[in-house]
Amino acid sequence: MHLQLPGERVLALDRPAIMAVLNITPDSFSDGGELLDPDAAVLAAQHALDAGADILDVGGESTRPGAARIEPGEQVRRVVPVVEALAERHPDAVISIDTTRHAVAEAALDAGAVILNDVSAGRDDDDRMFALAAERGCPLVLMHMQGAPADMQNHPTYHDVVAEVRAFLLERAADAQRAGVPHHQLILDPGIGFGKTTAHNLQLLAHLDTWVDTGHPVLLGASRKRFLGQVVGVTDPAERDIATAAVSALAVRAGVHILRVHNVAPNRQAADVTFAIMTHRNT
Ligand code: HH2
Repeated sequence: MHLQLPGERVLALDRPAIMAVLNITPDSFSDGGELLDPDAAVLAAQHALDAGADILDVGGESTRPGAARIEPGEQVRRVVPVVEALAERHPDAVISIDTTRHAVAEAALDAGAVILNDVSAGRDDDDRMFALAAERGCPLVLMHMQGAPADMQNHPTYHDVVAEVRAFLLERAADAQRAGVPHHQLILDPGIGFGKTTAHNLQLLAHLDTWVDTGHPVLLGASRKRFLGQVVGVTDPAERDIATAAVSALAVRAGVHILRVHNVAPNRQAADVTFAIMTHRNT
């Protein structure tokens, strides 16, 4: 499996890919305020690439529970200088833009991004993200979220979280396909922590094959999230990298293609060792 990127580039997905988080925000839950300056972001990207990252995910709006919305103009001011600097300094790097707003996505693509990561699965901007992905020939991440960041953790409710998240993502993928985005360019993500209790997150992680079985590329973003802190009793998000690596190993075992993480090195190791073991199953 592979992703077709603009400019005849290709990202192979036949071994697990690591997407490194670069939050250009003052308030992200685990690393807010660290990378507002493009030079700091370029340095962080260098560390991530050295540690084995395949994708750099740049975002200018925190989606942590309770976060306020950031207008597209401010998101553009935050992310475009960083995407430009990354594209210049790391021309081979695969850059994705984490936004739900079409204007931000478009500006980031013009600055050198090649993948769209939309945590609203196209809903925030009336499906215009679908048209943009189709027009520019870029892969699009469709993530599930119940509610919106401002209120999503108030009362997450499902009858069957796995079935409901699956149905939602397949419906959005079908809509995106009707808008012209090919099946293999639509990356599905169950949206760990987005309108879900700890039990919901654990159920989703216990059934990762559900998304892999759709035949779409699958992305998982569990890195440092609150439910991990609840399971292992660790309050500081930056101290949750071991718990995150455990999820990465499980995800690779289940066939997940892309792991979105804050700290690349432990997850690269967890992914590579799990993948190496899996390649020896039939020998
Ligand atoms: N999680 C976050 C942000 N973007 N994108 C995808 N596709 N999947 C995720 O699970 C996901 C995401 C939240 O993490 P982070 O970016 O570190 O925090 P914040 O939203 O506070 O910036």
